[in-house]
Amino acid sequence: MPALDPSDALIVVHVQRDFLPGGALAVGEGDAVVEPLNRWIDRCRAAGARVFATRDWHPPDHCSFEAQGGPWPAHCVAGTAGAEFAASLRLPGDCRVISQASDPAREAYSGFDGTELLTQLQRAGSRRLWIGGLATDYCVRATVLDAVKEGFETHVLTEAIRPVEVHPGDGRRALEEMRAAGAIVEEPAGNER
Ligand code: VGL
Ligand code: ZN
Repeated sequence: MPALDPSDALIVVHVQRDFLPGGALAVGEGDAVVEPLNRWIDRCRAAGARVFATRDWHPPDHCSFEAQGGPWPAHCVAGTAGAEFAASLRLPGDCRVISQASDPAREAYSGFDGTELLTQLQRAGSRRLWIGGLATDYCVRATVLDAVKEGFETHVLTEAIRPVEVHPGDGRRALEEMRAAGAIVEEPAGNER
């Protein structure tokens, strides 16, 4: 594990209550990402590296919701308790929050899609990205693939991600796709995920 410096950035993807156990769109073991992400947040603060947190920030009538014919139950409606970050997640005071998928008519799984994320990373001089959060097979996947496309050295924190797995194996396939695209998949010893 290389030492971090101010040109590193951590991107915490959608660690929001609706994606945690008991939430409207709960990801299995979703809460397991919090502890490793807290350790990464501490490392970033010590190194002067930036921390970004993306959040799903849907209008109540978002097209991805079942009531509108979409695939998902209503979740992460802007301003509701379900859209709040996990209480146990220790985001730093200077964390940059990126809200996404706020247009009722458009889905946006990537944190780069329709947001200021790229501009803010460029302004911060970020070169190397460390990405974890929820969910492996949707918003982590899309954010990682866009980060690679934008030319960042992109690391996926496998211990800090969990999949929705609408179809069994989706999480593993998403990881393979990210790796094939050029992302560096950090594999802690003994972790098959
Ligand atoms: C997500 C499904 C719907 C995600 C967001 O954050 O991966 N998945 N909205
Ligand atoms: Zn969503």
